[in-house]
Amino acid sequence: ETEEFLEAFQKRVDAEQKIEPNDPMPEGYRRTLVRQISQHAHSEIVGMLPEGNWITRAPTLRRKAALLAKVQDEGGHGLYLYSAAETLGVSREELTDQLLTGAAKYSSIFNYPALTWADIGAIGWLVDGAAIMNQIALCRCSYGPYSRAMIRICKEESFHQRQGYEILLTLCRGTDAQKKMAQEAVNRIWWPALMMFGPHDSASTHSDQSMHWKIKRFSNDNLRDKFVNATVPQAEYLGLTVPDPNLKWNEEKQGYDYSDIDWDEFWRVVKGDGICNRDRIKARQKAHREGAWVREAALAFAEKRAGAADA
Ligand code: FAQ
Repeated sequence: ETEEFLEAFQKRVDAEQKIEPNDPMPEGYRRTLVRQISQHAHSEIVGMLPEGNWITRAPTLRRKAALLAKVQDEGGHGLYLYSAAETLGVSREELTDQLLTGAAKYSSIFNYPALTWADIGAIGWLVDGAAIMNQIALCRCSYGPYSRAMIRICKEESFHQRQGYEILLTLCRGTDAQKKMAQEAVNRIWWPALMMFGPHDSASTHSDQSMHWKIKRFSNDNLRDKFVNATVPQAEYLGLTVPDPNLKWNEEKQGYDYSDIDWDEFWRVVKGDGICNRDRIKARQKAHREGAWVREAALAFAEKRAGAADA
């Protein structure tokens, strides 16, 4: 890759022109996108597991219908994102293989269990809320197929966020035991949700280059701060607290100060040693094994069709 080529590419990015699949692009740009988009796709697919577990135990028919729709949306987002990654010259099989062998990362948040019905509310409110904060910025990503995927996905995530918030609102207006259950769910999920934004900026290996290429538009800490500022008033409206004794409004910066994240826990979970990492991979491996007949049938059907067309 010549200096000239890299400069011309950067000029296009700086001029806010979208980069499309057949456009020439630096190999590092392509690799970064495959990494990020595939990790994002895997997160959606693994992200179906904690909530999927509650579909059969939803408290009412209406709650069940909404949760079922949300989990299906996540599956759809995963497939949509795998397609976006495929435009960069990797195959779906390759990416699936990376997930099933544990070679690929996916968001740390999905390695925590959903222990009570209130967790389903807290996941929708906080996890989808964090996802939206990150993904709204990605709607302006320089890579066309990813940015367009994000626009549709964000619309669906905002329904997810509201269904979660409404579950918590209902619990908070209920009995003392229900309100306690809501508070405990927020206590469990708050910190893992803040970890979704990634390592501290000083430890974020990819941020500078990704921001230069306009793949990322804001730093990890910047988006995390925005999330805290938007979410604390929502907790107050619910009558719940966030589990941080150091949370305090800072008038000067017009934002909240908050405690440092437990980075040891973050890296432990990212590296495979969270509460549910092994179970999540096992569940995906089982689903893949059990779906083998569908793939075989689809291939056999495609071959038969091709044969009929030749005859
Ligand atoms: N978990 O240099 P950076 C959803 C890794 S939302 C695990 O800062 P980067 C919706 C990172 O990959 C969740 N690993 O990296 C939903 C890198 O490792 P590598 C998914 C993490 O890429 C809701 C290393 O640490 N959303 O699914 C995490 O510039 C409810 C160094 O980090 C996305 O993926 C983490 N939390 O910034 C579904 C959004 N953080 O590749 C179901 C798109 C960092 O060198 C239910 N992704 N790492 O081996 C992004 O915006 C970025 O990739 C970041 C990380 C911000 C996540």
